[in-house]
Amino acid sequence: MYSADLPSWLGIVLLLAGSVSACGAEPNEPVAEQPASFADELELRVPVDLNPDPNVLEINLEARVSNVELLAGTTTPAWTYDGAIPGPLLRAKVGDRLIVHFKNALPEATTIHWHGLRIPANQDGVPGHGQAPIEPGGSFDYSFILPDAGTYWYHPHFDSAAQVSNGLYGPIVVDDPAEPQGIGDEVVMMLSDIGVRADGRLFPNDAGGDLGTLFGREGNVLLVNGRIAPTIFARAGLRQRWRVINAAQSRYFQLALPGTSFVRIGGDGGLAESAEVSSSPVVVPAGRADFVLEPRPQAGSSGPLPLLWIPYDRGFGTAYAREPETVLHIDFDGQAPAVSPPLPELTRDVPELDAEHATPVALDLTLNDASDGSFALGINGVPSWQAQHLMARLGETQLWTVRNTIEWDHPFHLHGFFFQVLDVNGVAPKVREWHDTANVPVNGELRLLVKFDERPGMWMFHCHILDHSDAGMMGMVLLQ
Ligand SMILES: [Cu+2]
Repeated sequence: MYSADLPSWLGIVLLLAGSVSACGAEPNEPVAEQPASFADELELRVPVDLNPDPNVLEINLEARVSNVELLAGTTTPAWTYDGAIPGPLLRAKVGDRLIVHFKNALPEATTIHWHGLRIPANQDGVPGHGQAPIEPGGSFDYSFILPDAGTYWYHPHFDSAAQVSNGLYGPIVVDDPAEPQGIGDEVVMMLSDIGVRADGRLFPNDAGGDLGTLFGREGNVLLVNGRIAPTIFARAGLRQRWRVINAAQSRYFQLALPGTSFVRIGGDGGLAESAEVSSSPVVVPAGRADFVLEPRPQAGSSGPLPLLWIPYDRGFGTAYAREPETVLHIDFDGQAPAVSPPLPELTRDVPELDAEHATPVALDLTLNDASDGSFALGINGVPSWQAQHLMARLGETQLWTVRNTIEWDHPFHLHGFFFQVLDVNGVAPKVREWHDTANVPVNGELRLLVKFDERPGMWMFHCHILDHSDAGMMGMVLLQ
């Protein structure tokens, strides 16, 4: 059910949903639709399914350097899945099997991590634990069941900051066939940024040296599904559903759409227990958000409506002297605003984990001085390459207190398992939902609850500012 603090319009819509039929249109009135070219500029590639079984998605996927056109008239030698940014949209039903025959045609080793999916450890793409690095010219077959509906993504877990920022990432949507129709006209939106010079060449991955690593590198160009400021062609007032994925190596996407509220219906692990309304939601690196919204032209303006990136202060002057940037445009078809049918009731039971009997685990995110005068990031004062792994028992619930001792926010990610946020700086979230990534603010504290299920193995956790994880802010938990 929805919480009581929704704005009045949504409250009315939801009340109507319970008492009258689903559509407010007169019998002879055509149902309003989005223009035919609705999300064409954001279209994602779909891979060829090699398997006739409707319950199996089986594909070939190749990582390779390919020339793409990001800035008009220039050529960028990007790192790509199947030749373009982002990689193809992998879409299947909950319970389906995904089989990926992966080939590495990059000049460097790589792996694929299936971010957010609760799959076996040997499919998780962590080199040295689940699998060996896939060397140039090598291949690997991934095969696993998709256990949970929601929005996920895939990316390398080898030299991650460089490989992801060079363009290696792709979206995954796992559909729940039982989900009600009519949530909104869907757009899968993979947000990112890339560091590209005016002539199309990429900036070096080590630009800015140690300081660049410490800040976390952000690209100078925003991308939506690999394109710069594309346009959605919309009928005003008609509800859209945006499945947003933040694939940037460091950038937090704080979004705003003038005059429009975002109703957040879910996040990392599918639908939340209830909806939450925000005017400027933040999607942290690697996080996902499922929004519904009903954009309309701004009063007195006939031009397209810009979706804005709003500078977000993730510490140490990261928002200083920065201006909002346009992520995409929404252009309206000029017809009178449509009245959207009521939002269907989206019930999701997210059972509360038992905090009282959970095993406490303390993790401090730290900046460590190395003996040679340089620095390393770490957890509990130790960089990942020197760290002892944590332990967990099958079926155990643990309460992790993740304390940030540094002047930068860190988006904390646990592989392979969903967790619940108990509180951030002592404040409990309004809505219970499943996460695999959550923010630990500057000098703040995140407490999370995780129940380890029956999938033994070595599981990774790390900051998802990929410069930080590569610099040592990473650890492992052995589940047995
Ligand atoms: Cu970090």
